[in-house]
Order: sequence, then C-alpha cells, then structure tokens
Amino acid sequence: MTEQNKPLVGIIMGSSSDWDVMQHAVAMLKQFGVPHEAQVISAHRMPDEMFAYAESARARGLRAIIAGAGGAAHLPGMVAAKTIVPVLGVPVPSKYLRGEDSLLSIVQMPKGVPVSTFAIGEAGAANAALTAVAMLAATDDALAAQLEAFRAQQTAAAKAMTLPLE
Ligand code: RP5
Repeated sequence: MTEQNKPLVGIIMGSSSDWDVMQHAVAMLKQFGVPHEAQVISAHRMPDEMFAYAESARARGLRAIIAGAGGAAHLPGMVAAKTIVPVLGVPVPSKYLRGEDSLLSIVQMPKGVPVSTFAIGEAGAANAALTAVAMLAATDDALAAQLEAFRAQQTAAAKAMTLPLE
C-alpha cells in the first residue's frame, strides 16, 4: 500500500450481518474517492482485536472510524475508549427492537469519551461517511469542492420535484 492510498477512514462492524447497512458507508466513501478499509470486528466476540484496532488506528493514519453495530452495541464506545481518532457510530437495526436498542446503546456515552451518533440504518451509514468526508475536506480543497457539488445536486433534485396535483 502506498502513502497515497493508505486508508484515511476505517469502517468496522460487529458482524457480517451488518453489511447490508454498512455497505452504504463504503459506497459513499468510494463515490468521493476517499481511501478506506472495511472489516468485521466484534466487541464481545473479538475484544482483543477491537482494542488492537483502536490502539493502532491513529499511528496507521486513520482520521475517522465509522463503527456500526446492533443490539447492545458496545463497539463504537469501546473503540472510542481506546483512541482519540473520532468515532462515528452507526446504529444497525436489530431483530426485536428494530435498532432502538442500538441507537440508545451508542448515543448515550457518558461525558468525556464521545461517539458521534447517526440515524439508525442506511441513512446513518451514508451520513457517517459524509461526515468523515466533511472532516477530511477541512484540509483538502478538492474534496471540499466535491462535497459542495454533491450538495448542489441534491438542491437541484429537490427544486425539480413536482407533486401529482390536478
Ligand atoms: C452485533 O450483534 C452485531 O453488530 C450485529 O448487529 C448483531 C447480530 O450479530 P450476528 O448474530 O448477526 O452475528 O454484535
């Protein structure tokens, strides 16, 4: 891996079953050409790997970590406990509580160790990636221009919307 394509954003998730949701974060980073990596790291099934990932993140050059998990979703908070790299948490919908459990587990971090928490599901995954893009754009004018263009497209699409009125 060259310096140029070294990952700047790490995407982790508690299970391969989270991929349906988390793929939207990957797709968004791909769209903006942001170097990234994605892998399964489970908080309760791979705690040692989770800590190793968090502890090495900053030295490996990661500028943001997007962490998605469902149910009693410890992953984003525990990763945040071990690194000062900003952690963006994505609540993945769960089978019985539809992700409300995931959301509350991730969002209610005690004061001092933040996890920026996003909407449940696909929108949250995509918006976490867009936030990572915005963070990187603070020091990357080309990326900032891409983000402005992305927003302008949405404005144009909204302005072109019509309603089926008689
Ligand atoms: C969490 O448990 C994962 O993030 C996933 O959302 C949930 C269920 O995992 P699997 O049983 O599908 O592997 O750790």
